[in-house]
Amino acid sequence: MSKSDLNPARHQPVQARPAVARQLRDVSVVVPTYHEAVNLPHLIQRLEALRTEQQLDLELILVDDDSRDGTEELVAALALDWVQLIIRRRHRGLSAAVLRGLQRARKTVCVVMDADLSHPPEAIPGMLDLLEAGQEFVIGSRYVSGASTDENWGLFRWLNSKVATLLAWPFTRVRDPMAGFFAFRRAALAGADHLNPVGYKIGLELIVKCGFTRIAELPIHFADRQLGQSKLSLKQQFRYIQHLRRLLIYKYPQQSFSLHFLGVAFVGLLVNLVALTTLSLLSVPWSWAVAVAVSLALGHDFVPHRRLTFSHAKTGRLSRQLAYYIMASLPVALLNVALTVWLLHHWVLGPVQLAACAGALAVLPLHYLICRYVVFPPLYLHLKPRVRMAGQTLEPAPIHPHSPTP
Ligand SMILES: Nc1nc2c(ncn2[C@@H]2O[C@H](COP(=O)(O)OP(=O)(O)O)[C@@H](O)[C@H]2O)c(=O)[nH]1
Ligand SMILES: [Mg+2]
Repeated sequence: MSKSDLNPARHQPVQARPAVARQLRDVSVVVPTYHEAVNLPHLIQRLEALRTEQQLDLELILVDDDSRDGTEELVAALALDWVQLIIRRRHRGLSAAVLRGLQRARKTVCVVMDADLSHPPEAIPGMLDLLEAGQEFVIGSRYVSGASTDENWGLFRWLNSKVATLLAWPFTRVRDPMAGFFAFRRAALAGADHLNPVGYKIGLELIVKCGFTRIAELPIHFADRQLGQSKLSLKQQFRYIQHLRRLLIYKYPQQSFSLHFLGVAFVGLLVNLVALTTLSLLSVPWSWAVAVAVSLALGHDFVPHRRLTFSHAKTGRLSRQLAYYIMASLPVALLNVALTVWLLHHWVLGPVQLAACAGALAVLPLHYLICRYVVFPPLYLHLKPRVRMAGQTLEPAPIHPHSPTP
């Protein structure tokens, strides 16, 4: 790749601005890095140009997860007083790295961006202008009018980005909530509620947990990375689902109980139907078949309810919860079996599976109430702080790149 490819002029979706009389001039740019030594000289060069041309008091905080690719030596050799490098040797992961950088930031505005030059540093003055005009959070966006992405985005990556954006819809209506390029006032972090760094989408986490409502999207040209490799893996995509689940619980705690409960109950019903069908094929008497199928379904539901639906209770005593679950589920099971068998005898036309569905549906509200208030009561409900930006440095739980979050 030639040096001209890295020239700011080639990445000009955003007009180069004159150094206007802007109040907001001091900026901490936080850049997480993992094997990006090859990109850093270009990034630093473009940020340096911005500092001079726009008269910005800009500090760069690189947070590297022990890449050992020459990043440390490069920063030491440059010896620039506005560039600092944090090397994290024990705790890894992109979001955790960004939070570590934000904890170190000292300027009024924080900007987060990738090291790979996908995000044009030249957009930063425009972001500052929008913050100054009263916006709380500014996204360097790929999907608003005037924005563009490099042509060679494969269908998979495009689709992936669109689906991920759609899934964030319950939390924010911005066009590019997945963006890794954004700016906000550092003071907003003081009100951030238990930031929990899971996966790649720290911007979305900040929007939800800081409760940003005035969000602007500045169109950028999102350039494809020219040097080095993307670290976005399939595992990260799964982690995104996990992240969304946590945000759902955070933002809609009541509804999320019901949604999770319904999801688990649906899988339980499938267990019920498979067992019932198999047993009836084996000519087991109906009442026995129904009793066994219902017991299997309710038995199946315990673990996912404990781990997912009522995950606040998963630190509670397992033996106690299981004993309560068995005792409390007994009347539910009896009611379900009685109803299903009654339907089978009086509802001559319907297949056995239909009766089983009706029986399961009828006892669902009772089972929900019992699980929620008897087996996994709100008494367990406590939110464990992961990273509190308002407080002093608290290390987040260890996260390793591309490995499941603990
Ligand atoms: N510190 C740190 N940075 C990471 C990690 N994974 C990715 N990054 C950085 O996060 C930014 C975004 O990652 P990238 O691979 O470009 O993802 P993509 O833009 O979605 O393809 C880049 O600057 C990476 O170097 C990680 O585990 N730790
Ligand atoms: Mg990137």
